[in-house]
This record gives sequence, structure tokens and C-alpha cells, in this order.
Amino acid sequence: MSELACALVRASEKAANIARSCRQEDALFGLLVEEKKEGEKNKKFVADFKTLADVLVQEVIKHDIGKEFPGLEGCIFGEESNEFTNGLGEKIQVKVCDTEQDTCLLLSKVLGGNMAAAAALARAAHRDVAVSNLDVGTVHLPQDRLGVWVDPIDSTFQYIRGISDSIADRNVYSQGLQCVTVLIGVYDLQTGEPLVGVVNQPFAALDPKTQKWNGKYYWGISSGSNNIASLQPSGERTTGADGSQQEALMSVVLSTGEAEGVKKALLQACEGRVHYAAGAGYKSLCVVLGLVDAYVFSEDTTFRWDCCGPHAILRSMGGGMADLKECLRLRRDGKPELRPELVYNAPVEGAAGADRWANKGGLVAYRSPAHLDAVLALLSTVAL
Ligand code: 2IP
Ligand code: CA
Repeated sequence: MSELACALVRASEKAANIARSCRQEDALFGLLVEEKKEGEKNKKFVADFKTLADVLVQEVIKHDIGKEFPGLEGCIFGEESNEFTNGLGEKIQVKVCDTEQDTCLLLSKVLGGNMAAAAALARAAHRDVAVSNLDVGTVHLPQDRLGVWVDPIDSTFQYIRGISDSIADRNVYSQGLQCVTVLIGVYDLQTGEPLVGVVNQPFAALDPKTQKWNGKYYWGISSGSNNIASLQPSGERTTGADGSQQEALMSVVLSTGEAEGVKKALLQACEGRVHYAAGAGYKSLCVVLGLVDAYVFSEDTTFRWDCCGPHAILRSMGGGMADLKECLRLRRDGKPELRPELVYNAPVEGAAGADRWANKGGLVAYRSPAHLDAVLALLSTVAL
């Protein structure tokens, strides 16, 4: 099933190309923003935006994966709906057509007849992307029951702001284009477990000479006892005075919108090793990269599409993503050994719109079970 992982990486690379092309032309980018409709609003932002880039990227991922794995396209779900309204109030279903020309024609309707912009986007959507063979071996996946969550552009707010000169604190960016990610996660439709994940960072580093952005991608596969990842887990440890190996002081990354009680408890325990960063995907990536031990979020404003891809990668590296509030509840009920992970196949009962797929209990993305335990112990007395 290595082909599926390769197809996901290729789709994410194409997505990253489109995201970069859209940012390179300010005039084009200005045309692309449109406010989200009520039902699909992420309540976090006063004005949350979706962009044509977002919608197009999602459609490209669907189209490309569907072409290589017929049957799977019906099980690819994402944050965006593909309906876009142009300046004339016309509703247009954005999709990738059979030919570049047809896609260009369709996009020109969204773009009010701006053929140059439509042609540039259609070119990026149809351009083949070369990805060298991934060293994934053969992993068995339940082919007939796979679902896919896609977040075409996570951290849309940072993508729109486009800050390019943000400075990292111990390699963690609090804001800026570095916090933008493309997230693709494959899960088991029956069990809800994450199986394959790709996190693509289209704006990983700005080349000072060319002023062009270079991207990076990371992947992981976790199925039964088969775990393969593009990165090796980094086991940062310190040596104690007696020569014993001790875990280095915990470090965490949080959303700036995190609850005060959680911030306070973690600030005290982590002695300054608390980072704040934008983007649910980017914060998860910081855990994958070993820049922090955990990403903690106690609110309900992340969604399945924010987590499925990074979760699969973390699992493949010995970590995971747990439901924070459920874990704390079970701990209080005397069952600390039960630490439920996020699952991806069941909607939130009684919820409507995007909230059906919200991670209601918050989350902890962690590098190892010991890090999860440490976070839960620290937060066990915080009222959430
Ligand atoms: C958002 C995005 C935000 C995040 C929010 C996600 O997704 O990742 O940055 O908030 O939870 O749903 P925060 O940065 O405070 O963690 P999108 O950008 O795709 O709407
Ligand atoms: Ca998102």
C-alpha cells in the first residue's frame, strides 16, 4: 500500500505548489478571499476566510487521489465546500476538469474573467509533481474501508496575512507563513483509527537570494504493528548527576487562545518551555519534529481534518493524539490507564455543520505515552 502514501505526498506537493503560486501574486491573492458562510464558520475568528486556493487545493487532492484509487474519491472529506460565489453573485462549483483548458475556463468564471489568473491556477492544478519514491515498504491497509480527511490550507489566517519575516523561538514560529500546512489523513472507516498521514509545510524556508519559498513534507504510516515514518523519533534526554538518563523538562506548544488555567498550570511546570504558535497542523508538526513534547488544546475549535494526518504520523513514531477532557474525566474516575485517542469516523451527536466534526474534548498531541501522562497529571486539578 506504499502507492497510497506516495499518492498522498504527491497530492500534498501539488497543493503546496498551488498555495505558493497564489501567494506570489498579490493582485491574484486579493481576488481570492471570500467570507465563510454562517453554517461553516469556525466560531473562533470574527471574520474567517476561505480562499479559492483552499477550495481548489481540496478539489485537486480529491481529483488526484480519486484518479489513482478509484472508489476512494467518495470517501474524501474536507473542511471546504466547493461552492464559490463570484463578484457577480454567481454560484460556481469549483472542480478540476479533465483538461487544463476546461479548468481554466471554469476558474475564470470564479475570477470574474481574469484569464491570466485562471490560467496560472489551472496550470498549477494540472502540473505533474515528481516525488522520489518513498521508502515505505509494504504495509497492509484495509483497502475497502478507508476514509480521508483533508485540510487544504490549515492556518488560513496566517496564509492570508502572509508574514514572511517572523522569527522563531527555539525553532518554533509563533506566527507567519511557516505556520501554514496542508494536512491529509487516511483513517479506518470502521474503527476510526488514523492510518496514514502527510503534513506538508509549503512555506518552510524563504530563500534569501531568490526570495522564493521552499517547502517540506513529512509522512507516517501506522497500521497494526507496522509503523514507518519519514522521520525517526527524537529521544531528547538529559543525563542526571548520578549518570542516570532523565527525561528533559517538558516543553509544550499552545494556542494563544488557550484557557488561562491551562496556561498557568503548564507555565509553572514547564519553567518557560511553553511556546505559543498559530495553526493546529503546525503545532502538531512541532511535536512530530521533536521541537516540543506536547501540544495541548482544551477548547473545541479544532476539527477532524486538523488532526487526522498529524495523528497518523505521531502514532507511527510512538506518540499519538488523545481526547484531553475524556482522559481527565477517566483519570478522575480512577481509570488513569484509559486514555482515549481521537477517532475520525463518528460525528458529534446532535451537532450541526462543521461542529459535527469538532474535537469536542480538546486534545493532547504527544511524543510518547510518558509525555501524555505528564500533561494529564499536570492538568488533573485544572477546572475545564
Ligand atoms: C484553524 C487553524 C487555527 C487554529 C484552529 C483551526 O484551522 O489551525 O490556527 O487555531 O483551531 O481550526 P489556533 O491557531 O489558535 O490553534 P483553519 O485555518 O483551517 O480554519
Ligand atoms: Ca484547519
